[in-house]
Amino acid sequence: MKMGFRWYGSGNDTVTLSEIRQIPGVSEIVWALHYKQPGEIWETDEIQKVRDELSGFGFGMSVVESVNVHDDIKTAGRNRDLYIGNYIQTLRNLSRFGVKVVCYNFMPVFDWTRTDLFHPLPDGSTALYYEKSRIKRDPAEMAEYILSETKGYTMPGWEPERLAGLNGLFELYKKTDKEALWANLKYFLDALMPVCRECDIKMAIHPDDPPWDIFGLPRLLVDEPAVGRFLSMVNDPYNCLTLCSGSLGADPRNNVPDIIRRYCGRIAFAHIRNVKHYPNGDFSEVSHRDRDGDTGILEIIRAYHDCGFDGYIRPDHGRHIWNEKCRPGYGLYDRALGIMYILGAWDMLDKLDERQ
Ligand code: CS2
Ligand code: MN
Repeated sequence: MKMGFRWYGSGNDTVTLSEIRQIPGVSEIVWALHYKQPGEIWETDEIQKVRDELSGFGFGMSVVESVNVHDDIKTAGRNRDLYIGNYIQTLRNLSRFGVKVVCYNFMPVFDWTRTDLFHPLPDGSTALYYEKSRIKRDPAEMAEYILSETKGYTMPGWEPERLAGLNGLFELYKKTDKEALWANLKYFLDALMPVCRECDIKMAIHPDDPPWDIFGLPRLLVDEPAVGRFLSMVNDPYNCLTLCSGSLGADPRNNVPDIIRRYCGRIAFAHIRNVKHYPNGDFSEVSHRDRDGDTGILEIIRAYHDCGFDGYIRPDHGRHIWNEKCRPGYGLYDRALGIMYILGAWDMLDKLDERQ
């Protein structure tokens, strides 16, 4: 297992590389060119700049999160082949710098969706929160809320330029039902796989968050059968998963440790996040400690350990603690605590193995 930390880039993140270097066990920065719009090519000189910066701190850059997919690819729009060509060129450029995993998602219109980004928890910290009844309301109202809370930060999947045309986006997805979306995903991956093999880059899809349809938009990667369908639809070792425990775990019916044991060989990247469910369907993100939530964090870590997981892993969203001012879900402190919890459990499992 190789531990990573998601970082949004100089001038675009409240956390610095020198701070990240002081968290024990982190060898990789999970990065992206956050100023790029979906569909644009990532040029080699731009990637090189990041490489120089990261290598100055001894960090690897093996995992990109995300290279976002243009809506024309998701909806089989007029320019989909052009944007697939651009995506392929980006993969080729990334491979020159040793990138091994590209995380992406295939969610229509919105990336992860929450109704409250700073929901107070009983201990005085705040965290991302999903209130089911508020989702039935106007999507524009929600987009406006998220953009206002994240002002000054770019949020992948929440590009203000894209969301400015929200009605147009909803219009675009009207003709794309769930089956059409599956077909468009297959078309995209079929085109990419030969290049992935050549470049030795795994495409690792991030599950839909939350894992159910919202605002009438279809969502694909929502449960175990969907994950199975996805992997057999394009049955290629380069067609992989970003297994996000918090995204799938938002649905209490999903048994995340079981999903990991079943598909471990196809998991290229692991996100560890804990959520707590409420009986009315609301959920809250919580600390990484197992007993603070319902996701089964220790069983998840044990599943990866038992499978001999040697891919990349990172803590996912953290709470906002100790008055930290940061991008929602992506502060330094709680994610660093998460890393220590994951590594503590992992190291103990190693020790127990030594005894046998
Ligand atoms: C999120 C997403 O769960 C997560 O990790 O913060 O924004 C995620 O990065 C994207 O869905 C991946 O494309
Ligand atoms: Mn995630």
